[in-house]
Amino acid sequence: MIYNLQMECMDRPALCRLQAERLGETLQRVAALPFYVARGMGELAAGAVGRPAGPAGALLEHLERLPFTTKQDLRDQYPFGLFAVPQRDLARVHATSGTRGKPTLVGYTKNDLATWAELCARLLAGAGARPGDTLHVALNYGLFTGGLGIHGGAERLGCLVVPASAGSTHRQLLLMNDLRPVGLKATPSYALHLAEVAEQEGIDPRSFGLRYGIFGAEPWSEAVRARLEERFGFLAYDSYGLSEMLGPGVAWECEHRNGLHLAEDHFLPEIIDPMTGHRLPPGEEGELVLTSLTKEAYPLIRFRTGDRTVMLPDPCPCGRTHIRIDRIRGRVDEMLIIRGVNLFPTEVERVLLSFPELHHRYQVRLWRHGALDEAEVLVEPRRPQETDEAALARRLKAAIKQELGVAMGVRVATIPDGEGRNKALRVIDERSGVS
Ligand code: DLL
Repeated sequence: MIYNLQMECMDRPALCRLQAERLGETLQRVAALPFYVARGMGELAAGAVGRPAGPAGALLEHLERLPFTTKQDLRDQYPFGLFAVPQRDLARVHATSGTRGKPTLVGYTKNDLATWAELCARLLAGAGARPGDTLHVALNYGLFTGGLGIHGGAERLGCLVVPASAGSTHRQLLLMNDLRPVGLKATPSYALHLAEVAEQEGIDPRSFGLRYGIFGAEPWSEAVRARLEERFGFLAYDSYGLSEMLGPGVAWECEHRNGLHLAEDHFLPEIIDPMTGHRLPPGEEGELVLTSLTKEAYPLIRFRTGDRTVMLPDPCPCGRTHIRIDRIRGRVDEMLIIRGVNLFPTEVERVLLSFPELHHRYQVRLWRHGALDEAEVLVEPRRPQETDEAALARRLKAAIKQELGVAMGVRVATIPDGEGRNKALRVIDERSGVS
């Protein structure tokens, strides 16, 4: 089902005109903020860029003249430096956890919340959700954007929402068993945890009768998708978002699951080379950069997401015209270069999960040895008593070497189950002394 046929299937020329108009409005909105004035954006907004018109190429050319905004800028401007409306006009704030000190605070006006609910309704509909469906939301509610964001979208679509949040796994299983939800929204790692606890309690997760599961908030491989589908007996969909751009509801898979449609009437995407900052042509992998087009409280210009992906410009059979991005391959800053081989932790995940005797939980520890990246993977067998740990580690090491072309240490360990966290902690990065 397409939630907003008019916007999601708008023809390209009309979409480009709308984007140009909205970009102009956004630039006017930020032009007076000291952060942007200091970067010369006031002039740009008032000049040609303030009223970009004409073909898409012209719009993108204008955009390329504007400076990037980085996560560091957001932290430096904490709490309200990047807000474009006074505090009394805000309806809500959310925040990211801020593992490196200050959190990032993001804000919403009433209109922003309405936009967000609409985008999350589109996301849910993309995976086949219908008004009247019971949706079990096992994403954390609170400062994290996941729970409340999806909640708003589910209500907008007309679902019965079970705001289960994350944690209290036994109670969640009881609710799923008794309320028979049609859909589950969770992080992939928490959903696997739910399945595991269910199996320990002698419950087959397939017995819940779920039809779809929608996942996101952290990188997950096709191997995890296969495991989830096998455990729950549903179809698993990917959805992408980030607090800086509202939260969930930036891009999502439709029934074809061939990439994620990015809500281009609200966000303008670019892919850049993370080293040079130059824009890359469609089809080349790089860092996703997003400009918000309609946000009132917290507009962002050319925000470097740190997420690596590629744009897929071919039309999708579903009829949506918004461009697709491929599944996020990893974070730019989590890419490893181990003896010349570029690698993301999710690729390691793919190899690990081809071992059925291994748990879905794992951690990749990174550190620097001289100028080189070193990596070790910590894994946990599902049935430790029946496992020859040394033999398992040897086989895994050989498989990683063969499939990924790198030598990585393997250690069998007990890994925390992640309850109480918004996202699984998969990568312990000790390369810059911060993890
Ligand atoms: O994780 C928003 C969200 C909630 C998306 C629920 C989907 C579902 P943040 O906490 O700000 O927001 O984290 C954003 O998470 O920059 C990516 O690195 C990562 N991420 C989000 N979705 C995906 C995904 C929410 N589907 C950061 N695949 C982003 C891979 C993802 N990574």
